[in-house]
Amino acid sequence: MILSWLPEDISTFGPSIDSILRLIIYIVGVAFLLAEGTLLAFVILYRRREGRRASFVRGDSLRQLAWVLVPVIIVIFLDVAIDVRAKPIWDLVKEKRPPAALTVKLQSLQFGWEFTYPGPDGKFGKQDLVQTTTLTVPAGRVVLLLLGSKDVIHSFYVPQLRLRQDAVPGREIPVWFEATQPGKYDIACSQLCGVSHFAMKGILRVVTPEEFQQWVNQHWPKSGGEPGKSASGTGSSLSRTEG
Ligand SMILES: [Cu+2]
Repeated sequence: MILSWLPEDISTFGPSIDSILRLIIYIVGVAFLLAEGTLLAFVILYRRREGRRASFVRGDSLRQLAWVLVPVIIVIFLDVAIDVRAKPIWDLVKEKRPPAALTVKLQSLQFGWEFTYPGPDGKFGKQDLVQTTTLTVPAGRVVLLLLGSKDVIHSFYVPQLRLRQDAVPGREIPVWFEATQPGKYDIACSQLCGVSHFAMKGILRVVTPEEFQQWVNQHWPKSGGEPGKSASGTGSSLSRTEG
């Protein structure tokens, strides 16, 4: 129901993220109905009536304290349950990164995005290609972003990828994703970062591996190499699509 309001999911780990969202929405949904239902019932049952006096409840008997302690214990139990359920998903998204087919450095700045692709040798520094606003990646390939910031804290957010990560000045934070569907998706900054924060828009352009190779050939016409391909030959799966 509520989850059908979410934007479409184009990430390989999206269903896992959505399952946690679903669990949290069910838990807080039931808690909301119970709490508001009790509040409403008490408002009606104990409304002001002629001849009835209000009582002053200090909460110093165990029976009265239980009204606080029991909900606290339930909330802590549910909190731990969510953590246990989310741990393998956290590991998948944040800890165990699969080998990347493409690595792109991403700098965020007031107010925009700058994407640096390594040269045909797969190394940053010499023949890098710098693109602003649009990040072009192949579908069905693991993309690693090395996320940094040139000024203040920003946050890389693509709802369709179920991916959000803060960019912190002075740090390079790796994030990975594998997009499943070609298309154009908005990149938003989800940390209030200044007066033009609202205009800090980028575009994630997901293309087929064949189209990506064409794009690479257009931008590196002499070498025809693959940006992001690891120098050791490991980690690149882009070339596999050619065979
Ligand atoms: Cu920003």
